[in-house]
Amino acid sequence: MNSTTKDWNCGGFGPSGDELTVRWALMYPDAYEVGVPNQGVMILYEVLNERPDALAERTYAVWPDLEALMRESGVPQFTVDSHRALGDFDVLGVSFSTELGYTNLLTALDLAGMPLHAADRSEDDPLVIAGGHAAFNPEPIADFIDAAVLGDGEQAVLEITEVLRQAKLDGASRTDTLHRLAKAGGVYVPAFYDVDYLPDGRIRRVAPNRPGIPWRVSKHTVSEKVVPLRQPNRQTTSAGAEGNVVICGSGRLSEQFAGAPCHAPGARHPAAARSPLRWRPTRATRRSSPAGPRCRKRCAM
Ligand code: B12
Repeated sequence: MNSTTKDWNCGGFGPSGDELTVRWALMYPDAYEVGVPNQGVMILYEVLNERPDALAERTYAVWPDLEALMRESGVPQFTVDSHRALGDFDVLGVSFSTELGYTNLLTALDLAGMPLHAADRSEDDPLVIAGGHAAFNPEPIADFIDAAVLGDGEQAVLEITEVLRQAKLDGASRTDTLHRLAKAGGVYVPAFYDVDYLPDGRIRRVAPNRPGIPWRVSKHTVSEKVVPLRQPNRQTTSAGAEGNVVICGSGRLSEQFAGAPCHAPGARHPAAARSPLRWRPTRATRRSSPAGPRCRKRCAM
């Protein structure tokens, strides 16, 4: 449906003949029927394919009967657009709307012939980058992903594409490429952080384990699309909330963490306190989320 198939080498070649196309396989880790209407993947698919030197194709979880046939015939997990194997791409971008998709990612990786653990992947394997609501706290899947993006993906995927293209041009290794992604502070690379746990299983501390890696990983917010809502149930807010709600016109992921109205400016939101990653109000959030007596909690959507 609404398929785009671009030239595999649309990004051209560098001076020494290296190919420079950045190729994304975008996965919604559920059945095609559930995943194809997902707005997040649709948006990222479009913005990536609009870029002349990048391409994006889509892949979904397969039902067990097809999985059995694919294993029997040696057919790897493939994209629905050009039927290419996932292993041919530079990035496997996985959209986790819900934690229910975690195990489907593992099946897809196994079907793709890719190591399940990030630590076991080779230079030739795609980078597995998670995004979406259920990647907001990526620790449960930290061993299986190379990186995670917090928040809205529209600009983040383009920034990542830019870094990957430059990394290709420079012949950067996988680790160097991940370092480049992490050092700007907008991409969480689990391998570059040590996570300490409290006896009850909560996270005590997340600390970078090598130089040049920031302590704080920022959430992405497509700020020009943030609009303050002042009426109950206006638009589609499933919280049915009143007062100042910061709501992102695209992913709306920021809404969960836009609880700043309940707190003094700069205070950490209770939901953020449960996350290994730090929340800080964006300029847009601060502007439209003054602390005030009418504030209510907005963690639940
Ligand atoms: C519409 C919707 C549905 C629809 C459509 C789902 C679909 N196929 O897309 C229906 C009704 C089918 C549905 C079903 C379910 N839903 Co629902 N759904 C929503 C809702 C209201 C909007 C999602 C949406 O379209 N957002 C707009 C798009 C543009 O944003 P997005 O997907 O988040 O993508 C953006 C970013 O997250 C990011 N991003 C996303 N993917 C990636 C990937 C990469 C690599 C990167 C870099 C970035 C990135 O970039 C995108 C653009 O900014 C959200 C709540 C909300 N307000 O967001 C709940 C929500 C996602 N659903 C939720 C749940 C629980 C479910 C169900 C499990 C309910 C159930 N018990 O059956 C099922 C699961 C379905 C499934 N298996 O996937 C929860 C998930 C909570 C969680 N942490 O698990 C949410 C957050 C609501 C809530 N707070 O409870 N849902």
